[in-house]
Amino acid sequence: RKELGGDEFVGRILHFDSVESTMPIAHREAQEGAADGTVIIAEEQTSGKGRLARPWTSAAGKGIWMSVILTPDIPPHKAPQFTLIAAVSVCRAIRETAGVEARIKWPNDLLAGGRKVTGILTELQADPDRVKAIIIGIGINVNQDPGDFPESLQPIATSLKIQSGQKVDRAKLAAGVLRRLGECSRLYLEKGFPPIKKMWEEDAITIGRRVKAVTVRETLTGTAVGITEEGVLELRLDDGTIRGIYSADIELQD
Ligand code: BT5
Repeated sequence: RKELGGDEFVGRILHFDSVESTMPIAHREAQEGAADGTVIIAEEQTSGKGRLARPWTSAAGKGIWMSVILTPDIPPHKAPQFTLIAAVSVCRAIRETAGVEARIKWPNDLLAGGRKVTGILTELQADPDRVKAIIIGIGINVNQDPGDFPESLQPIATSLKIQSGQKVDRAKLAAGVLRRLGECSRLYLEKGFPPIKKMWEEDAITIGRRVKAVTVRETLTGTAVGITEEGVLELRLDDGTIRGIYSADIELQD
């Protein structure tokens, strides 16, 4: 483990060669009082994770696999907004650094060329009324070639190199993501959710589309009409009723 220097947002960067997952390390650091903006980043994850204990493939030296610890003074129900803040930040950094047009698929995927290029996993340490730490896990496929993905992922995953046709500087991209994340968190804390919502809507592909939302309880089909202040997806069902979706996997239907 090496400690690299940082600027005003990035308090400390802990850089590892190989870890099971950056998430438990970030949780431990947060419990021990890590400063806002502390980053855990690894060259390789041997057991990277997605939502609902799904695996996240994290090949050595090919991507950005990191967890960022944030300690905003907000109530726990607002924490999902940080998934959207992270999505906007990564989306814009990817455009600026790699020149790739990524789009956000609610809540936590970035797609490029219709395939998944980034996944975001937001976890919380909180009291009933106050967030102690938000851990934002960000996995970006950067320099994989098609054959670097396991066969099962080949039809659904892509990398920035595949999309842009050239190798992307991972250090530069990671710095861009962290700079954007610092800017967007500050904007959110100063001005609230509206400016983030606007940026998110500019970058999202979900809104206006027919989608199938698979939640842990049910599967709903309808048109995604927008997101609320809390980052909840609003779905207009075929009978015209509007349903708020808090957490789901979304399949775009057209
Ligand atoms: C996610 O989950 O998309 C969240 C991924 C978060 C990864 C970061 S890396 C740093 C930090 N440390 C961790 O251990 N995790 C975080 P979900 O929406 O559940 O998507 C998971 C699904 O994406 C899997 O079931 C696969 O189908 C697919 N998948 C796995 N690895 C992938 C990859 N490298 N690229 C594209 N798709 C992938």
